[in-house]
Amino acid sequence: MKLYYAETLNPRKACAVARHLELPVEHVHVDLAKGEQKRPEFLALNPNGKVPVLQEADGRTLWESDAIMCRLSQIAGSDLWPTDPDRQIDVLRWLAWDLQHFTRHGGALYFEHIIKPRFGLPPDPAAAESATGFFKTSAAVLEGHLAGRRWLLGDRLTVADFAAAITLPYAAPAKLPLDGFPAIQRWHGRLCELAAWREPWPPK
Ligand SMILES: N[C@@H](CCC(=O)N[C@@H](CS)C(=O)NCC(=O)O)C(=O)O
Repeated sequence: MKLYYAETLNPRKACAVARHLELPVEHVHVDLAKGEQKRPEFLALNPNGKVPVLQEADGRTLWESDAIMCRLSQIAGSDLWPTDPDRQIDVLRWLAWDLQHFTRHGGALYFEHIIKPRFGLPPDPAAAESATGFFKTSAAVLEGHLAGRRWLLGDRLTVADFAAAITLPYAAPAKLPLDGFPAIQRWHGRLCELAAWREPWPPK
């Protein structure tokens, strides 16, 4: 099974879950700066021209990092993507919320402060200010939920934690406004206890 990745935000989720589950994944690096994701052979795997992409041994391909995390969990027979209906719906709720709110705005700050400078572009102050405000609004929701809980679903780690926390390793350079959100910081501290979270990338 091949996992096409680059060392950026969304592939990080898939790489972290693959490593956490100790799956026998062959990592294929895609050089985004060279535009390899827009080449016909890659577009045949993912017409969006984006990483990550999972290609299974039978040739099936799957794009979208959240779906890939769930598929990897299925393959490993792991409860990271629960099969119990109530818990599975709760994971789906947090994945949807995260895409629309927390990581949407954290991702915008990551883009303004980390990705744009890599290409010699300055951050857009208005976009950064707007994303900062929306990030704080959704962080307050997450903070309230995490108070008294170990993980998003309570006692058990799930793919929802891997998704919703994905901007947090970049908190300082992305200028994420995390002051005043101690439960979020403690939650990320627990994730940082996992080797796969700290170092999700394959060795070079
Ligand atoms: N919703 C997609 C987003 C994937 C995505 O935006 N990937 C970025 C890297 S983090 C990418 O490949 N960018 C290259 C490009 O857009 O040309 C997912 O979660 O997999």
